[in-house]
Amino acid sequence: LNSFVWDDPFKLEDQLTEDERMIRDSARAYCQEKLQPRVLKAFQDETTDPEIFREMGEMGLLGTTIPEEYGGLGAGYVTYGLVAREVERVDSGYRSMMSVQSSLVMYPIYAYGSEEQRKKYLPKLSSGEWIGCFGLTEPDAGSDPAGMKTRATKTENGYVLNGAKMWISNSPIADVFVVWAKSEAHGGKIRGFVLEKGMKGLSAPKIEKKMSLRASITGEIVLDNVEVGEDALLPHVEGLKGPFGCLNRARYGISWGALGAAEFCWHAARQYGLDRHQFKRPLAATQLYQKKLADMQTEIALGLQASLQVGRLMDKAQAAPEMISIVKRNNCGKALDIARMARDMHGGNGISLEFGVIRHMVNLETVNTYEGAHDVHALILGRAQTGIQAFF
Ligand code: TGC
Ligand code: FAD
Repeated sequence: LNSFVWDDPFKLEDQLTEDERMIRDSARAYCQEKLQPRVLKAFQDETTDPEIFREMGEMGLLGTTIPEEYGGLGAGYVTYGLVAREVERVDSGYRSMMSVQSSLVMYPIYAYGSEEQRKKYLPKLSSGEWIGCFGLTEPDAGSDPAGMKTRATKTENGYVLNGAKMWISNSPIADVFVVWAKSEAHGGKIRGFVLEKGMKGLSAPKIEKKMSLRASITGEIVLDNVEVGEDALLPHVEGLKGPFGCLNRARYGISWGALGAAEFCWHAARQYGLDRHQFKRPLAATQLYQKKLADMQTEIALGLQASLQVGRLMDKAQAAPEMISIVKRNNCGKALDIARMARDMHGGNGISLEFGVIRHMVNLETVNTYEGAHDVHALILGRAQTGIQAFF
C-alpha cells in the first residue's frame, strides 16, 4: 500500500482511467517497436519518413481529441498528453510531426472550419494520407506574431495571398497548409486560410543545416500571389485568438512530451550510473550522482502531476491559457536541464548519438524555443499577476 515506485513516485498510473492507460500502452508499443529503431539514422541523415504519418494515423495517434465522425479518436486531453509523452520519449521531432498535425492543423479546421472543410480535410489528415503544416512565424515576426507581414487581398471570387513564413514544421512535405494572414477585407485582422500543395505561387523550401530536431523536416512557406477561393477562408475565427486557440493545445501537449524526453534521459543516466564503474564502484554509488538522479526524479514527477491537472481541466473546458504557459515553460526548461545533466553523467559517451541523450538535449533546445519561448511565457505569467505588459 505504501510502496514507493522509483519511476512513478506519485502513482500517476493510478490516476489514469483504464481507457487512458490502454491508448497510452498501444502508443508506447508503436513508439518503441517502430520509431525507436529508426530514430538514430533519421537524426544522423536529417531525413523525415512521411510514412510515419500513415503509421501514426493507423494507430489513431493523429487527431486524438477530434470527434470520431471526422476520423479522430474522440478521446480527451489527458490521452493526448500521454501520447505526446510516449512519442517524445523517442524523439521531439516525431512528437512535433504529430502535434502539428493534431493541434495546429486538424484542430483549427475542426474548430474554425466550415462543415465542407471539416469533411474534406479531417479524415485524410487523421489517417495520415495527407500531411499538414501551420504557418504563423515569419522571418521578422516570431515571438510577436501580431507583427506579421503576410497579406490576404480580396479578389472577385476569393483572395490573393502574399508573404513568407519561416521555421514551419512539415512544410516541405505538406499537402495541407493552414496559413495565417492579415486580411484587408476584414479590417486588417488576422484570418486563417487552408491552402493545398500544388497551388500556383505556393512553395515550401526545406531549411537545411539544423542541429536540432533533425528527424522532423522544417521549411519556409513562400506565398507569391497565391489565388484562393472564398472556400479557403476559415470562417469562424478572426484575430490572434485563432492561432492562439490552436497553440494552447499544442503547448499543453508539449508539456507532457518534453517530460517524456526527460524521462528517457533520466532512466538512461540511472542505468549508466549502475553499469559504469570508476574508482572501484558504480558511478551510481556516489553522492553527487544520486543527488542528480533525485533532482531529475523530483522535477519530472512534479511536472507530470501539473500537466495531468491541466489536462483534467482542459477536459472540463476549465483550463486558462496561463496554466498552459506554466506547464509549457516549466516542463520544457526542466527537461532541457535534465537532458544536459544526463549528457554530463554519461561522460565522453554522452556526446555519442549511440546513447541518445545528446540528441534529446539538442532537440529540447528547439522545444524550449518554439510555441512561445521560455522567457515569453514568463512575460505572459508576469502580465497575469501584475497586470503590467512587459513585452515592450
Ligand atoms: P495579446 O494582446 O496578448 O492577445 C491578442 C489577442 O489574442 C488573444 N489571446 C489568446 N487567445 C487564446 N489563447 C491564448 N493563449 C491567447 N493569448 C492571447 C487575446 O485575448 C487577444 O484577443 P482579442 O480578441 O482581445 O484581440 O497579444 P500580443 O500581441 O501582446 O501577444 C504577445 C504574446 C507574447 C503573448 C504572444 O504573441 C505569444 O505567445 N508569442 C509567442 C508566439 C508563439 O508561440 N509562436 C508559435 C508559432 S507555432 C510553433 O512554434 C509551432 S512548433 C510546433 C511543433 O513543431 O511541435
Ligand atoms: P525571437 O522572437 O526573435 O526571440 C529571440 C529571443 O528573444 C528569445 O530568447 C526570446 O525569448 C527573446 N524575446 C523575444 N521577445 C522578447 C521580449 N519581449 N522580452 C524578452 N525577451 C524576448 N512556427 C510556426 O508558425 N509553425 C511551425 O510549425 C514552427 N515550427 C518550428 C520548428 C522549429 C524546428 C523551430 C526552431 C521553430 C519553429 N517555429 C514554428 C517557430 C517558433 O515558434 C519561433 O522560432 C519562436 O516563436 C521564436 O521566434 P523567433 O525564432 O523569431 O525568436
